Amino acid sequence: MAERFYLTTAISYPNGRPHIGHAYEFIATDALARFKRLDGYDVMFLTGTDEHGIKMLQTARAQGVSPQDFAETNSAEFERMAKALGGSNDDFIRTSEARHHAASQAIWTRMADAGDIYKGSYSGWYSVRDEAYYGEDEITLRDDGKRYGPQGTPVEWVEEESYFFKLSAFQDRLLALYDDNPAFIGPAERRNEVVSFVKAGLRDLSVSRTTFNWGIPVPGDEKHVMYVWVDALTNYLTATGFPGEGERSAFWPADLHVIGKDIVRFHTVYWPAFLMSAGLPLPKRVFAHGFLFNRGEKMSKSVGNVIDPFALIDVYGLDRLRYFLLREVPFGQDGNYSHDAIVNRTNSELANDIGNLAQRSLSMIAKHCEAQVPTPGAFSAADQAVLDEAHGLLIKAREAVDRQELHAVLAGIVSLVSATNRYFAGEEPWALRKSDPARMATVLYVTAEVVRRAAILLQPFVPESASKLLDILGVADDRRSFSELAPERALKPGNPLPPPQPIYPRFADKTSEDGAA
Ligand code: ME8
Repeated sequence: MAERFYLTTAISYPNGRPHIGHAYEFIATDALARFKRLDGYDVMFLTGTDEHGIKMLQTARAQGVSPQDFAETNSAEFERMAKALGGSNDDFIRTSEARHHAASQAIWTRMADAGDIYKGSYSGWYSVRDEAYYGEDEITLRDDGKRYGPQGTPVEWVEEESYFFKLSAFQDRLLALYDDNPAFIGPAERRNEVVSFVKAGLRDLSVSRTTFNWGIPVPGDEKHVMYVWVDALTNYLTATGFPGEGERSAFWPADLHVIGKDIVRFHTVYWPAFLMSAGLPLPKRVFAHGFLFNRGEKMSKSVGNVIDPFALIDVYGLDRLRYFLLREVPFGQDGNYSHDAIVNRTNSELANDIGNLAQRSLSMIAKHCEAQVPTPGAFSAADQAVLDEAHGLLIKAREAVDRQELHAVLAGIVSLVSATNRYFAGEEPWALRKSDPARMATVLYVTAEVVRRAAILLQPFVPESASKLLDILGVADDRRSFSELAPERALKPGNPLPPPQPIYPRFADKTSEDGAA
């Protein structure tokens, strides 16, 4: 049976429309999920929305709608975004669902039964924007006379009866977790931050609120609703059928939580402590990506300052957007995007490198090889060099994907394609047509085989266009997984090829044509 792989995005607050940061996290996690599926894993990929808490409630009130209706409307936009981005998620969880209430109450009960929850009264700082409690030492008083938390969001003083989780009791167990499992937190900078935070000592965590009721009731004390992060983190368990035993139970523990760098503490301190308390297995890895910023410049005059993911898809097309986001910014670091950066990156690599190689080789095959995969002769050293580079790519890609270095996988593909473009230009198959047609056939075969390999590996990143590329290579639908990268699965000479079509046209600025730029 195939090995299981369970991965998740953070669940977004639907307190507004989805933005590019949400799209970025979703696309990257989708690429990881697709990679693992193509590599033979039984994958479960989860995303969804985080609908409770004071922030959701306040935003809904400000708009004069009920939190239920507000969550419903915006959650639908997140679900629509997942589809528009070509998402391959297996589930979309909403924390307002009944299955999630049941799971959250079940984990609460386990933590309470373990003796890790007690009643007290909380007084301290709270950031609604972060939905986070902060210690006095983390607060700064600014010139405006207001206090701010460590992420720069305003905090308010909160005093109320509250249940507490005995987080302070978990310091040693957490430090042992980080020590014994160096891969638990990635990238390394994030891991170091968490280790220092936990080493400095942990305070017990307030885990319920009484001043509003937009949340999941605390079992046995319905005056309290759970602190939103207790319920939010539990979503990852809910989707596996917890507390029941179902078809998906075996997916727990999760293999990978993909999150942004602002919510590392919740996922690597609170979440493992809750699970330890509840006697449940811990996720294997939490990877925090960086933040994405629009450089503040106009994307283009007619388009305006595009930060809406739907508009970005409209302007650039889905695969250009996916390619750009996954290639441009080393995953884990912060990055910028701008119109010029998207156009330059995709024109140079998708159109000039990959598109060109496919187009040049396949159009020659269509014309001069009876629209069939040509029959190669013995391979020269130059042929073997590009084929070997292509063969080596999967192993490197797997290693990079296990570290979530998606950009490195794409860099490897581009480097192979560039080398093959140089090979193609150096071999001059167009000249060989007269002088040595058998050699021309070999060069065209080698090139088409490299394109096949590149296209198979490109599928997780640019699924739609990679699939078209495989179509024009005559590769059947059931011959596209990574097991087809084995040398004996190479293109079969004599296989018929459909007429080639350009797959990666250059992006042309419409604005320069209509005179608006
Ligand atoms: O934090 N660039 O929800 P959220 C990159 N509900 N990533 C960004 C970003 C940006 N500009 N802005 C936000 C929450 N993100 C909680 C999560 S999980 C149990 C609960 C990322 O809607 C952010 O880091 O504020 C997070 O991973 C995700 O988008 C959802 O953010």
